[in-house]
Amino acid sequence: MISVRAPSAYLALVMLLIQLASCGSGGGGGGDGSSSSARYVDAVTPSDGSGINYGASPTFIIHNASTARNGSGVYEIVIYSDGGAVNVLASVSGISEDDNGLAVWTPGLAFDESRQYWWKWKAVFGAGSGAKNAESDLLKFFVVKSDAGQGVSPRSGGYMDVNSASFPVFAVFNAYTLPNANVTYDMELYSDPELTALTAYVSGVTQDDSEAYTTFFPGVTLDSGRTYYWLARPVIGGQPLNWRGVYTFTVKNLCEISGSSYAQNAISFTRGEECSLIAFNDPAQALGSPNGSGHDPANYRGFISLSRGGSIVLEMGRTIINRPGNDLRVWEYVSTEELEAFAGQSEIGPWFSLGVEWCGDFCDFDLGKAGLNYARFIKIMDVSSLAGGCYETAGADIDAVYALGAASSSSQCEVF
Ligand SMILES: [Ca+2]
Ligand SMILES: [Ca+2]
Repeated sequence: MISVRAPSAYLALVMLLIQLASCGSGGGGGGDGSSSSARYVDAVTPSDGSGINYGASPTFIIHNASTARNGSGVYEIVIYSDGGAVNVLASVSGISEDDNGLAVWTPGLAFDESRQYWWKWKAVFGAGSGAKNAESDLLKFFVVKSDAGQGVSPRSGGYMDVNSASFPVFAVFNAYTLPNANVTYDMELYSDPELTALTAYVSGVTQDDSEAYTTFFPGVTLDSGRTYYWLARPVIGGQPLNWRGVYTFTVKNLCEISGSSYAQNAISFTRGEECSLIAFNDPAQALGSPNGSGHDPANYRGFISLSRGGSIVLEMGRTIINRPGNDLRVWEYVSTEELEAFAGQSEIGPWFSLGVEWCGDFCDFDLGKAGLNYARFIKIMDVSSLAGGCYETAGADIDAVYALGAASSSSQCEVF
């Protein structure tokens, strides 16, 4: 048996990485050097098509499990920013294997989020009958978004509508949205904070590229009044990233929740048309009572500019109910803009349109127009003409959202 000179914790980590890598698309071989590279190298990390967390400083590992047959390799590793292998981000040469056949390199690079990179290895193996050369194909890896796999709905500390508890829906932010990434998700749901009572487990859910998030349907009925705990993780190219969470929520009659009549939580913000000049990007400015102020971009305060086609999702403090006439007021600042309001019972809808209004100081909407009795979540979308241009306050400028009719009794949150 070969001797071990690496510290055991480090070695255990490396061996774990190797095991993870070898479960996936494996080795580093194929193409030009297909048979020869596969002969020498059994596994690489990151494996071809796998993902890494944004902000991580990845270690590149090459494993030659058959040193006795192959000889020990001396490696060159190159990382590219393009699939044509032209632009070199970093490279190293002269990396020798340790006693376990592992060549290890941590370049200390900061990779951008939500994009892919490429790398390859080349090596000279000191086999008995003279040096042998081998090299890998170009291997790719994905750097996920900073919020990849994080829980969207139910939000942590939030609620699930008791009327949805017989068919609960969960959602996480997508890990990566460009083509060629093989992304799925796993999710676990527990009924205790110690995560011992597993209520549901869903795995292998394919990313939904039509939205910014992917939904899960665990197929269990949840109990009214009970608090649950959930986690999720992205799996990229067959390699799981770490679990995100734990997120906690309570199944509740939404009309029993007390709080402000104004929007209380900013759930998500989706930019529409790209416009780098927009100076008011903070979704929290749409929370609480109206406080927009200022006369020009130098001293404007208290709102978010949605961008043309952009949208924001807000959770009300108290659930809004339908009553005769209008039920919802949107406060808008700067100038009159055209916007569409939607209402729903969760962070991800489904969304019911309350119509389009030209909105000056404020504009009002009626839940009855969508046939809704109540709503806790409001989505506001800018629907102004894309011909309007790009400037500091492009798109509707949302200052506040107010419930004209706020729930006062649990019986008001009935579906029909
Ligand atoms: Ca109404
Ligand atoms: Ca405001």
